[in-house]
Amino acid sequence: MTISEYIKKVPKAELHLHIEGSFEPELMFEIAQRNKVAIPYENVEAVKKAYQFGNLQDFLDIYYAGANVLLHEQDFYDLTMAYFKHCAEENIVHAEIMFDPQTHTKRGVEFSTVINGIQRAREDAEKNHGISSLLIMSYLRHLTEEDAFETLQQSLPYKHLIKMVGLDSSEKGNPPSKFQKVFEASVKEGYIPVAHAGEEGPAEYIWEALDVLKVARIDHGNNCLTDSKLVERLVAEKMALTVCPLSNTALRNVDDIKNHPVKKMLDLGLKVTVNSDDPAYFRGYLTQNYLACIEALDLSMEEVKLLVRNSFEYSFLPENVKENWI
Ligand code: ES4
Ligand code: ZN
Repeated sequence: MTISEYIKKVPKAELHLHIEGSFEPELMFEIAQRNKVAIPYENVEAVKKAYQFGNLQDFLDIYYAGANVLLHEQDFYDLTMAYFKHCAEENIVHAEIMFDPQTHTKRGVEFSTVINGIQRAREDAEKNHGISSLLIMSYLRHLTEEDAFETLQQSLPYKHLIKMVGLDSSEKGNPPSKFQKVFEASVKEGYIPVAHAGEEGPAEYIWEALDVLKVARIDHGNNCLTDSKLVERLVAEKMALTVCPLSNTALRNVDDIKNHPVKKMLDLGLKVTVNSDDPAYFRGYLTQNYLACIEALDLSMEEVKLLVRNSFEYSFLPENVKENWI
């Protein structure tokens, strides 16, 4: 079996996926029409053309605009179910899915509408496709900590459905330390803390995510490579990084996939996983992300097997379930 055939077929886990970032233009148009919400594009082709980004903020502006059409529980169900259908096609058997409640509650959509739609899709995916999933409630870091506290409060009736809290959106100028108190409060409620750090922001933000937010996993983390002391610590602590290759090139954090650091990160002993981030916007679901790295970086079968193994090992599945996949 070739490495490409192997990665297409093997059971995989995805640990870094924004459900709002899996919103395909076709579904966006369909939901916009049924909800009678105007979108600033003529047709699906025009949306796809708009998906050219100079940086993270360029992308986020379009991502929040797309999410505007999501109003009803069924919309969140359809969005989530569409992602699970991709999982079934690619043999993604476990997904840890981020959702941004504030992207919706800021527009007047109830927290309950968002979570109930997502939850119903999770249950159907488990029942009909055997796909397990966990939810990561992500705070938007361009908003205030007080705002995040409000979201934490709204989540409490649904605590049993949410496993982790995360931190996403505009990284530069919004360091992890801005959210120290709300992360402490979230951990007290039983949530496991993770955070985006070192995607566009400096290595210093990764230190903060570790020391101040006490995260159990780093989302992205690429910029650790500028700080050898930090790399040493991440390796020593077996701290997983959820790396997103096609996201990095789409947002110009890496100029060319041939220069993507994922192989170097493996060589350094970092606990790397491969993920898709926002596949509808960055033109590639999980398998595409693996294939792009395999081809551009000439990854060996052993390296690919290690990446797949890491995706289960550094998931938050219970140990006895993980063992079935490793
Ligand atoms: C995101 Cl790529 C990325 N970075 C930070 N926040 C995000 N939210 C959705 N995608
Ligand atoms: Zn992300």
